[in-house]
Amino acid sequence: MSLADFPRHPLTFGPSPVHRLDRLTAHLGGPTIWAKREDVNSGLAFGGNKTRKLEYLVPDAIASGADTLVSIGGYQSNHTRQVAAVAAKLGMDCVLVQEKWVNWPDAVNDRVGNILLSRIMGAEVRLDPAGFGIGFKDSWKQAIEDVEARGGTPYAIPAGASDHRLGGLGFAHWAFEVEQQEQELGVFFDTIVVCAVTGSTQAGMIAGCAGLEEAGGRPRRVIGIDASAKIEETREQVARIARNTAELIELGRDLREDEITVLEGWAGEEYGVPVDSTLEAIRLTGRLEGMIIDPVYEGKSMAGLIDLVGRGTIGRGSNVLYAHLGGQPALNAYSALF
Ligand code: 5PA
Repeated sequence: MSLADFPRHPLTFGPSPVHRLDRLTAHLGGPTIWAKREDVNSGLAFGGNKTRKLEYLVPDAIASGADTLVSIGGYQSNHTRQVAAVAAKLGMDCVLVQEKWVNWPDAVNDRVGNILLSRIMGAEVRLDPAGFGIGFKDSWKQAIEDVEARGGTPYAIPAGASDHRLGGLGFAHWAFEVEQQEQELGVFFDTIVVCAVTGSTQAGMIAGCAGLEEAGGRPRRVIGIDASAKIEETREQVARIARNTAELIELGRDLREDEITVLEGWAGEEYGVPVDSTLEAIRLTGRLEGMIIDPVYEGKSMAGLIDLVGRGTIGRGSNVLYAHLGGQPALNAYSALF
């Protein structure tokens, strides 16, 4: 099957906008920086990267006869907020396990931002004290069993929609969308910079870009910036999902090691806790471009981009595409920093 053969349930407005960041480009004094904006990709509760992934999971959920979406994340998970929005849109119920992934003392961390939006959209939100981890949890199994016990039919969506057979397809599709937009804009993005945690965003991009290359396209770099502070796990997860996705879309070859690049250095000590470079990146992007990024994910990937330009790892002649994956609602739980 090629990517086009997989059913996709549209949840986005269409191709997400691509635009130049002129003042950031001038400030950094190197390559031309562009952004592709998943933070404005949908009318469903502010959208984001999960909305794209879910476009490929929803047909499977509907075909399975499910009436309840069940998923998991931290208190300020963007993913669970997007699952809640999609459930509302489809007329399904939604049960969310929200764990204490982040060691962040904000008094309203479990009340504002993403979790507030999920409650507004009618999701059943279950707070759980378990810590950060992207694996399978008892609380999650319990949520699924509870839905079954009350006569519902659950459809289980793992953290970040990543450890799911179809989890990488949304961003494989993204790569093909980029190629279309390149033709319209008359530009080639030789470098893509993307935040990585549960991995299927970058993994999908890698599989999709490999597909473009097989079809005769020029090679490009997809640089992942780890925001989990667990680099080995992130790398392993990105590599595995990229290979699964490549196989699923019948790439016809194995992925090369040099196609899987996840860099560490900007996550700080802990997932969800911003460091100086995160805050500097947030302020710089806001002040120069009016573009808002968050302290958990995009603040860290933007800090990575800034450093890679400074070091010359991304050279002057490059056209860089920064994947803005959303996530701003979590800022409400970090107000003390600003
Ligand atoms: C998230 C993830 P991946 O998990 O696909 O690697 O994407 C990382 C990422 N940017 C990047 C934003 C704004 C994100 O929300 N968020 C998770 C969540 O629960 O919200 C899956 C962790």
